[in-house]
Amino acid sequence: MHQAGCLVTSISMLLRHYDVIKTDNVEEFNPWICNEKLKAAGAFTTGARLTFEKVSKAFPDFVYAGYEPYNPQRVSDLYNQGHALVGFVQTNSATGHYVAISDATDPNNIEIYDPDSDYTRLDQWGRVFGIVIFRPANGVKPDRAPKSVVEAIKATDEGIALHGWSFDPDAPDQPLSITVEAGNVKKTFTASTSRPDIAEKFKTGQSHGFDISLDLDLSGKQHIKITAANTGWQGQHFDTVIYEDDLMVGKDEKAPSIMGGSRTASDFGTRFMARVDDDFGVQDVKAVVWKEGEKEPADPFASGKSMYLDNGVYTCEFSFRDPQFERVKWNTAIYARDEAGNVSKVNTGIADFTQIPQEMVMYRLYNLDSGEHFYTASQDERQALIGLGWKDEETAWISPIHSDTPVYRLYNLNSGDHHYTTNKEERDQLIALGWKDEEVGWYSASEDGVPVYRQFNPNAQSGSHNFTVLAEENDILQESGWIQEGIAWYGLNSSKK
Ligand SMILES: [Ca+2]
Ligand SMILES: [Ca+2]
Repeated sequence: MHQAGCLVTSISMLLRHYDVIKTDNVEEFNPWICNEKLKAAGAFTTGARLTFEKVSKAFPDFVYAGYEPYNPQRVSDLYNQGHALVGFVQTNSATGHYVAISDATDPNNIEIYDPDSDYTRLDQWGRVFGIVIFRPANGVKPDRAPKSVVEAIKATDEGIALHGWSFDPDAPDQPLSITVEAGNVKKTFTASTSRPDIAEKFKTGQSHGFDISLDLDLSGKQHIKITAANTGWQGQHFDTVIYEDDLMVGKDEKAPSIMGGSRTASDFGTRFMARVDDDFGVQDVKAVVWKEGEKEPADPFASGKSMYLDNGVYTCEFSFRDPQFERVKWNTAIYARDEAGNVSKVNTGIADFTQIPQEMVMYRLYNLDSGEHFYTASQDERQALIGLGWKDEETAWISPIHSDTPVYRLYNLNSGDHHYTTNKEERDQLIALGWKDEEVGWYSASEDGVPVYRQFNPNAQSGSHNFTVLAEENDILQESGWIQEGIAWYGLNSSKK
């Protein structure tokens, strides 16, 4: 009998909650024991339905006092008078269900014990039909759990500092005791600073705040548990855990660990990579370079280049094409710093920038789905796109490593389309329209180089521009309805095979 089951469970909870059965131990008095006592008292009909009146035959100190249609204010009034209440609610499957009302001090927030679900408030049930009312003859009003909030908690050099408030609805003028447990350390204090806001909101006394620093004599990651002590006849059984989590406490004296700090030659220069970890949090990670034979920078965090976190790895790149980069050998290192200022360093060897390449291959890739062509000098980017299913169309042209005519790369976040232009005005217009500025993609050769032609497909949603050094491709696309837009930029003469 599902229906009788949740009703008997609700009643057994309330018998304990209202001290009619003087135990808070569910092993000593559980719904099965309650059910046997009700059965022995003849409280069930032949259809196994519970007759409310007969509950007091089994439990004479728990007097049935009627059934009423649901009204939140009435529920709150009955509760505050000391009545024990069972809510009759509708489940999704349209069968009835019973829940024990655990706290109805506030008619707008009626709290429940639900034998079947995780619901904690009566209004979580879509519909409440009515209320079964019992009057505990012992006159014991329910013991309610403390209300308490930790509003802020943080590590200090000695332990932790915390801020919040706490009171017990059963003794609203009395300051409450708060206990903090961390490792083997246990500290108890009274929450008694003035909190007029809490007094105003909950109609309590003034002294319910706490704003305290605790010396825990611990450092590092600790499991912190904070409990507000219950006031009332249920004692510790209703103590309420108001915070429980792992927290870094004490002073951060350990520098970040740099794992796998390394530097590798990249398409455009040299790339730094490192995993960095710190118990209290990483503040910044920098790649630092200084000329071979010269002194290392005094403040590496001011002069270094920021490394950015990407998929768990801090990374950044120094480029051959960076105009201020000189063609020499460079000492390199990675530095990491935490918020307390502890610093770690790994040396990552000599980066050789003397052998600067003069030209680079521009690769073309084709997306069969969107029809977009994509151009890059980066082997990493090329291989990543091939891995994503793009068709490798190999060498598009050869570009100088640097020139006075940059080709700007732009990305449309909506269509996924790229656009490339040497025209600063066109670039700025697209950025104003919401395109992402991906800065310089490559550089154009001078006008005595190989022209790269641009064509426009008026019918395409994405990939509407094509670029090619092949005059034949330029002509074929025009015959297919593409509009010729002339020369976009120039490749080096070595582009001609
Ligand atoms: Ca209490
Ligand atoms: Ca640290």
